[in-house]
Amino acid sequence: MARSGKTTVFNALTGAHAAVGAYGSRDANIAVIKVPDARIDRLSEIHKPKKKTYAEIEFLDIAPNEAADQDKALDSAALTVLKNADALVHVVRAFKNDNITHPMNSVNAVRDVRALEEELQLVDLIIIERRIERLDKERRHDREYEVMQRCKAHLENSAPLRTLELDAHDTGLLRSYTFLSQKPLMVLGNYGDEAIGNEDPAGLNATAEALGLCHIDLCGAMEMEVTELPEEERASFREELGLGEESRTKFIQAAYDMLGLMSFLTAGEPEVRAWTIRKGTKAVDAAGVIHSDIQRGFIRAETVAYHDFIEAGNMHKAKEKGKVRLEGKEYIVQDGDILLFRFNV
Ligand SMILES: Nc1nc2c(ncn2[C@@H]2O[C@H](COP(=O)(O)OP(=O)(O)OP(=O)(O)O)[C@@H](O)[C@H]2O)c(=O)[nH]1
Ligand SMILES: [Mg+2]
Repeated sequence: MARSGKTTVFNALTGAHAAVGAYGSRDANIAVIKVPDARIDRLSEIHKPKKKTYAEIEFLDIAPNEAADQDKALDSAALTVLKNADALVHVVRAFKNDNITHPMNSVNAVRDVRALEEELQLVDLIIIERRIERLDKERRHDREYEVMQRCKAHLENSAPLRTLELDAHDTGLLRSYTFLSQKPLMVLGNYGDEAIGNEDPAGLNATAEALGLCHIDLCGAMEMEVTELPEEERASFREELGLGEESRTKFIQAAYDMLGLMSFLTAGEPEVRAWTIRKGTKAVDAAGVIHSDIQRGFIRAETVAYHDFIEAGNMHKAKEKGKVRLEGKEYIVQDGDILLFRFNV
């Protein structure tokens, strides 16, 4: 939604310095952050690698909506950006400020959450109706047609596609459409400083829960100010203002939970690195995240849990203690596994 503080929150989470407000940039913004990981730091102390690589998250902040009809949050440029995203974050205005007009002329966070959900569903429904029309014309009443009809009925029931149960085959049939209401959606309540210390002042908790959405709150404007301070002053400033846990940490945690993500690690003299995968990923697919050759030629994965490795002190001792396992293709990788892939191409 226009002027909800998207760019402010983008700056707060990424440390970027994009211009905000009425004279702000008219362009979309992009920034990449490293996911802090103490395990990477500790492993680097041990291996002293040439390179240390954290997992990364890319943030895209959509450009201001130039359309006259701004109660539609998404113009066509925004739709293009969202189509390519793995997950969506809805920055919902919950701060009060009479100088900043709301596109619907009043601040009502719960209404806005519902409005965006409806808008995403409508965008999908239009695409689906067109597709059904086309399939009708071609008399192609096949599996795709059937799935499209199910999606249509679901959307007409005011439910997002992310809550429609689909098997792997049907999910595959829909993939190329990149439906927006199918993407994981996080509600991010953007509060003013007057809200600090209050319990759920805008009622977003209950709404997010009712809609089955992941939800966090922060004070965008103040958080942005904090990122502009020198590093050593930030903690005491946060404490003074009662800002609580670092917003970036809070956000990353929520995003990983929402997407069901975790990290496995690789560690050696050339590089210590964290790799992001979905929970439940098999060893052979984890290998593919590193390189398709390693996946194709997979033999086995030498596996040690991070804590076992640290407790043992080094690989040699970990092996002596029997903590290093040889796992096959089907092994389900665990968060913090240190993996060394044996492969043959
Ligand atoms: N009081 C207060 N003001 C805020 C907060 N977040 C943003 N603002 C102000 O709201 C105005 C709009 O903020 P932006 O971050 O540019 O909002 P946006 O959603 O990116 O706006 P568009 O890109 O134009 O849609 C700016 O003047 C900000 O200073 C907040 O948490 N509290
Ligand atoms: Mg903006």
